[in-house]
Amino acid sequence: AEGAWCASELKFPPGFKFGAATSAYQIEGAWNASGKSPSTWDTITHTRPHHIIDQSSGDIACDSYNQWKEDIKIASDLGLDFYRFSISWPRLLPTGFPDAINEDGRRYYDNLINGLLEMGIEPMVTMYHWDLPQRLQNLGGWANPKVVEWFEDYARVLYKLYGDRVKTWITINEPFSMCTLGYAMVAFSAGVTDQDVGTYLCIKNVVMAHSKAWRLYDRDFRNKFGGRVGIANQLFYLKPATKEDEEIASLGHEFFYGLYSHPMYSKEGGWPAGIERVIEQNSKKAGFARSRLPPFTDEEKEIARGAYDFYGFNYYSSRIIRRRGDEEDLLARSPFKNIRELNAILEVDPTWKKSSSFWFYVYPPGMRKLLSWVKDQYGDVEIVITENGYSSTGTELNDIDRIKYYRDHLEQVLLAIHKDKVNITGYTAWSLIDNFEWNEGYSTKFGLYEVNFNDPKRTRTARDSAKYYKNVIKTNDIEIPKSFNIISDEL
Ligand code: GBH
Repeated sequence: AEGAWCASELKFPPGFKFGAATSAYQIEGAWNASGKSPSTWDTITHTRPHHIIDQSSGDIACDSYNQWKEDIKIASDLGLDFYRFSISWPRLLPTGFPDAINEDGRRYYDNLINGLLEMGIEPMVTMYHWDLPQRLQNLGGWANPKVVEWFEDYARVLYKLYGDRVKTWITINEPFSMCTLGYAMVAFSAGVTDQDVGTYLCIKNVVMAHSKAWRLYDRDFRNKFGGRVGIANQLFYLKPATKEDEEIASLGHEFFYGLYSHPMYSKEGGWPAGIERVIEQNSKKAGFARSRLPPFTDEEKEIARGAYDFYGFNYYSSRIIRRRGDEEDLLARSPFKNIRELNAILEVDPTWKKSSSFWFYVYPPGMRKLLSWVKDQYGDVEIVITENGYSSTGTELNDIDRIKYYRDHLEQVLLAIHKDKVNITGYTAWSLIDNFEWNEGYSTKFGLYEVNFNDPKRTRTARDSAKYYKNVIKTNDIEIPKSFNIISDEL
């Protein structure tokens, strides 16, 4: 029985790795230093600051461009096996293309990678975490099929410069946020809103960009370097409101993640059949001459099929999904509130605790359900949890809620490994340090380490959650040590 399982007795298997993550725009600052060109996030924060809750930007952020040694030091204090960070495309290639490599950018990432390796920490590198060179956005960005080549050329530069030392590559972070959320809203797609058509162009181009970058590694670099390449998907578990909502929940999962995973990870490749049919029918009904979801050619389908070494898995929150009632309006544009394509409403259970981010309610079992979903859909693929973490207002170093979030989610990971036999090989905390939280600015904090944004040095200070995580890594025990002074039935 469920109750017989005591997670405190479960351990992470030998070889399991722990890390923490950040991304370039969220931490580096130095937005216009030494040859870097503007990214879409420089543009949106500078020209349309009202899209950011506190009108802030990543101009300085955590100043990691200058304080990177501090980041390595705290990663080492935590005892991390790996540190996941991203490379800023416009910092390395200011023109967007490989015709000019920015020497200062190249050196910055070189130093960071070497510094980590010296401390025995593996670099896990995200190629793209949403900061597209503005020039490429002006040419259509992720809606232009040419982005597939642009990305492939950028990936080649990265493999050549850093592939001898970087063994784990994540091509693209959370395409759901770029395409599904992005084109429905404003900030995440550089100001372009086009939910009906833009979203699907973006999805197809992301799938092909990732797949070509994987093929390139497989063909030209794998023998020499022996590394691996994956993509990181963000998953919300969609819990059916009633038995009748199970079908719509399953379509919801296809819409949210299947579109980004099925072409690479399924045996047959291509779009997931259920959602492909729905989009085609909706398109026809609305008078489009063809489906708004662009089809794959046979050749494209084969390029994408099998283009992975592992599945990157980001989890934060869940929703309840149900069919829209006849009288109800689909007022909200946000894909966190409804899925228009499916005529579905998304809600939260009133018992789920709210974090300090408006979209984020806590439901630990959703994580285990989704880990099983990946296994059910795609077989025994290796899963690396590439992000999981909790947001608070960040005023306290004694961050009990964040510790509980980590404990409860690590428990779900252990249950997935031991009970559901899901092949999970690593876990990444988001985030190593407080940073610029996109459209939420600095109003909400995810750091294991607090960053003092009033201090020019951006001093980093360990929160209690850092001490907790360090203890988990050291002891392979997720229970909260007594010394943390938490009354046990609060857990
Ligand atoms: C991840 O996003 C990101 O990878 C990371 O950069 C981020 O800091 C972290 O998690 C915490 O958010 O205004 O409705 O468009 C998680 C998904 C995507 C949730 C963007 C919030 C904005 C909401 N996030 N989204 S909306």
